[in-house]
Amino acid sequence: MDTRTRAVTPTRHLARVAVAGAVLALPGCSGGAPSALDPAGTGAERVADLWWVLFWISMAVFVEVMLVLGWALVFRRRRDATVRHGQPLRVVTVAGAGVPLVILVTVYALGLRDLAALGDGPGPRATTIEVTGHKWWWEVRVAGVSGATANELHIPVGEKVRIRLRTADVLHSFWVPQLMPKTDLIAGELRETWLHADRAGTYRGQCAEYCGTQHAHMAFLVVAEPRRDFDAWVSRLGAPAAAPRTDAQRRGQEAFVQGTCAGCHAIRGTEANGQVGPDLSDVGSRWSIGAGAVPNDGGHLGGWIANSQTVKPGNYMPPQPVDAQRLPDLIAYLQSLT
Ligand code: HEC
Ligand SMILES: [Cu+2]
Repeated sequence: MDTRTRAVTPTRHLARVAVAGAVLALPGCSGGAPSALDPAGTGAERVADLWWVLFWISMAVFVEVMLVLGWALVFRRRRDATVRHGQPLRVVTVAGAGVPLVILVTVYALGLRDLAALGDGPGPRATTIEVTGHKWWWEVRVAGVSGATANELHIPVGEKVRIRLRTADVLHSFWVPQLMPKTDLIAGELRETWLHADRAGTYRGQCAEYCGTQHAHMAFLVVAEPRRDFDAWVSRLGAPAAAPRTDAQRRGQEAFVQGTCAGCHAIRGTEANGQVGPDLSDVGSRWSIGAGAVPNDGGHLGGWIANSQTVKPGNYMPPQPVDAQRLPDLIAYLQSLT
């Protein structure tokens, strides 16, 4: 046997390889999908640990059943007067009732312990981020700060951050597999969860409750970064958007503010103050357009503005009457908003 594999506890390694193999075998699921079995924060670590406990218990039960089956097959011919009467009854009581009872009670106790830990939110002075689910994008605000952004939220690494969840329409569910299990967003209710990351990085989140045609394109990113960078992000949220620097950008801003766009979108520091769609004050730096629908580059941005229905069919931005000559200006302006 390879000594390197032995160094990382061979059984766990073997199980990981088996699980990874099974996951890779599912078409379309390979390529760095966020996994709850690759936790990066205390919430998800709880869930992953419990998952492994359940995995090993089911492996043990499987092996036990196979052994008993083998035993029965091998010894069935000898079942006669030599087997004493009380023996099968004892096997049935121990294997069929005693062992399951111990397993169920243990798992129940572990589950209660983890539920209590997950319910133990941050203290009253913790940073609070307010997230509102919309069909099909996420509105993100920081409590006490005026501005908003979409489909991306930042947290300071190593700190528990309170997340307040609301929905503007139907049921959604806030899920960051590597950081925390799901929390449902329920109409008319204020829900709460928290996020904690113990290493810096970018973690993908996803709506986890079917909410209509574009449910799959309702993704977001959680960026865990040092406190200093987080504070800078918060102050950018409270500040006006970047002013246009070139003529094309100036024409783009004018087209945006005077056109239909301003009815639905806000850009801080301009007259555009619509509240129907995402705040676009930092749209140039977003990781995607349409909450994971397409990458954020000039081509896709132009396609989105010309007719977002071809990019994300059914979304709530109707085709816009944009003058073809103004399109490059609009793209230049929106890309400058970082
Ligand atoms: C009737 C309201 C409405 C109007 C008018 C409107 N939009 Fe939108 N827009 C939306 C909605 C809703 C979304 C979110 C769609 C989604 O992701 O599901 C959106 C998304 C966007 C996005 C992607 C933002 C992101 O972070 O994913 C851009 C860029 C955008 N709109 C630009 C424009 C421009 C430019 C105009 C004017 C030509 C405009 N919009 C007019 C409602 C509108
Ligand atoms: Cu959804």
